[in-house]
Amino acid sequence: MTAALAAASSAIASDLALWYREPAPLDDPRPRVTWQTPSGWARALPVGCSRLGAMVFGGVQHERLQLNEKTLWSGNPQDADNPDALRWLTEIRRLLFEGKHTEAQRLTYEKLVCKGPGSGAGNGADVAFGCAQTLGDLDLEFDGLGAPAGYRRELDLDSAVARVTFVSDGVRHTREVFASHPAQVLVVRLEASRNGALSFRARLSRIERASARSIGPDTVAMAGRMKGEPGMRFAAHLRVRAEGGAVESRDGEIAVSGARAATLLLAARTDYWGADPEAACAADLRAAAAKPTAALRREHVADHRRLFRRVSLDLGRTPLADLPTDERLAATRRGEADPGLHALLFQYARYLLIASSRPGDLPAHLQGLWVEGVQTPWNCDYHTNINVQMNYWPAEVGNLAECHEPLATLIESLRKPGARTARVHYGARGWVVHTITNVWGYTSPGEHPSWGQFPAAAGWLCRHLWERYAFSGDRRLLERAWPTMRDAARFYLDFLTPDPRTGYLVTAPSNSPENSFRTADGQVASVCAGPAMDMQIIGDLFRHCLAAGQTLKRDQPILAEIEAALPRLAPPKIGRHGQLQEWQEDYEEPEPGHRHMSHLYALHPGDAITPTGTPQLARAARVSLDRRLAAGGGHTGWSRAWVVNFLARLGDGDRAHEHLCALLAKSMLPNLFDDHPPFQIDGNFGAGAGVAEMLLQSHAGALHLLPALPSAWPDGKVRGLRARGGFEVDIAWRRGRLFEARLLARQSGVCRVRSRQPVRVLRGDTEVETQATSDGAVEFRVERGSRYLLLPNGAAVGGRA
Ligand code: FUC
Repeated sequence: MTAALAAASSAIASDLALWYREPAPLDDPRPRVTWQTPSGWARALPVGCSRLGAMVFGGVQHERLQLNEKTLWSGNPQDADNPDALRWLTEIRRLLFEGKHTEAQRLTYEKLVCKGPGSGAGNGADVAFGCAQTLGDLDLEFDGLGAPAGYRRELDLDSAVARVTFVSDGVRHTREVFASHPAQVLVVRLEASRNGALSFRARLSRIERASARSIGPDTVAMAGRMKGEPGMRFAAHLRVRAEGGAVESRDGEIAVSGARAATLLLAARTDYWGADPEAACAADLRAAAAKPTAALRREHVADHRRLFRRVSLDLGRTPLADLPTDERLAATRRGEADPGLHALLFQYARYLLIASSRPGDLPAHLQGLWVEGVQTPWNCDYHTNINVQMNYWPAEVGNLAECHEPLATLIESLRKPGARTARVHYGARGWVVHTITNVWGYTSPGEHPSWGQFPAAAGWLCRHLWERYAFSGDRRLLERAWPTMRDAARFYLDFLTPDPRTGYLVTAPSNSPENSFRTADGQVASVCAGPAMDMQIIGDLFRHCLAAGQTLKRDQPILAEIEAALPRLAPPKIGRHGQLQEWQEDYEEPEPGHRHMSHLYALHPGDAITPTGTPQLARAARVSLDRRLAAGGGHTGWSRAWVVNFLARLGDGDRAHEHLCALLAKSMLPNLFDDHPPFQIDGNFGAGAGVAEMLLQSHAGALHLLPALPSAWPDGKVRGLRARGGFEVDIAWRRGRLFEARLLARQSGVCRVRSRQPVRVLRGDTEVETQATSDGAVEFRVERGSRYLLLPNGAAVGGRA
């Protein structure tokens, strides 16, 4: 490679890196409770292979890796269904329909809650609900290192390696950390440019409930048991292999002296999936230790790139791209344009999903995989009234379908406990989950109905099962999804009740996630009948079930029930401000800037409202959104990320871009973790999805190319996005206009394309016959495995007209 090439490729590499000129400060003392994200941790960099991960601080004399194993939870399975609830259902409904909100709400608060402490108000570490917790720390204390020169700390998204480099006393030190999915271990590689210059001590520890011991000449183990009945067992094993120098393990600590290089292998396991954690760690280490470090690294990088490199995005580059990430964030706060940072944010979302959600594991929770402390915010559980869903918005479009798999498995696992909840709480068939779930199969309502009484969550989750099919066209995925979707529909068929005032079917009691309204007599209430979001979610589910039924041709009786119920669902309403109503009544809103914008579900992630298909409702949705934003909405990270997606769906690229900038400026920690506050990963995933949504949409029956391209990204290209119908899509644009697009059809069928400029279609050198549709798209037949080139009319191949 020539020097110029090397420089060019390192520039490309750094465009896909987060980097800093200083270590993340060690948080001292290490926190037990992390409702406030520790400031050092907010600078540390995440690596992960879904189950196992670390936050790398990058210290010179003292390096700290804060460790996570995703299954590590306190608590235990429980029956939190409340056998008294069902008796009160009819009475509560009657009160609601008579407009007696205060009484209905009081009774719901008293009678319809779960049994026991539920999530412990988001502080469930010591109750059965439990909480995701830190696994502990790996601390490395280095001897004889003076002040560093040329320090650089980075996370390379393209290879999934965290790296620290510096020079001390004329010796160049390079440290790399990666979490290998193929090897299921964390690997730390330490190198010095001079023989004998590497001496350090390595120690495993945890703030509580664990102890470390030496179990071999080069190996230490830490083991413990979480609070719970019987309490989850966990273990971590660390082995050090040094080149040159000596290794000694004593009293739970490993000392290396006078080496040139060393490799640390760390395995960690819990008994969540049934295995003995100590034996599993030993097996992991044995297998990993049989391979040279270079082979482990090669395998890891290849495995990561197989997923990561499916998509590339270029939104243009300014000199800001040469600055460290925290300085780029500061420039964004000053209002300086940095399109490269938007591309980085998009790719970071994809990186984080790969690192926190692989098949065979639990899905990404409120912080993905990375949690510090023992009482983590909201237990770092699975919130199902927006948060866990948002985590998976970039999965399909971002060409990471396999990363969606853990969510599908979690949803399917709720069918059994959720059937008990459906029966006990509502006397209904099917299954249901409310606002929260955990690794123990929790499906009961939360302990406070103002947020915990959200029975539409099961339907919302089922959208993810449907999307997996919609994007891939893979019938096997639909077959697998069907029983879960069908039984969720079964629940709603039983739970829906006619509103005596209108005759329409509504959910009751429910709430519009976490929002409240002012009743006619001036009370503030949240419990209601038929919030818009519930009706939209159930409409979605019913339509998907009918479409699935047509394809799979089974369960005719339930399809007939769904067909009969669908037109009876309470329809959307437009209120006195021209807004889409959030509730059946056009209530006053005590908090008009509320972070949840639930009634816009049909605009995104749903598809029942589109500017071309339902222009009147789309206008009303825009009014609702504007009213929320005018009152300060979008203030939490995920809320702002949702706004980006809404505006993209409304075709408003410039405003979507404005909110993307605001998200970066107001809601990002130095390590680009989304700050609710505290850190909550949904905003990262929602932002990634938002960027994709600005470039490509496919929810309205056509591939829509550049539906919301902002003027701030005049030139660019994206490669490898996926679209519904089984397509992979590349798009290039210049001066704000489509330059060319390329499609790969993974399924045979009809392709419909919408774009601002009319397009012609080529397959190889041959012009493909297209037809204009009545709504302004073009339509043509595609064959599985074939590639198509789309050019604006009047443009020739290569862009010369
Ligand atoms: C929902 C949101 C909160 C927070 C929590 C984890 O309840 O309303 O803002 O994101 O989930």
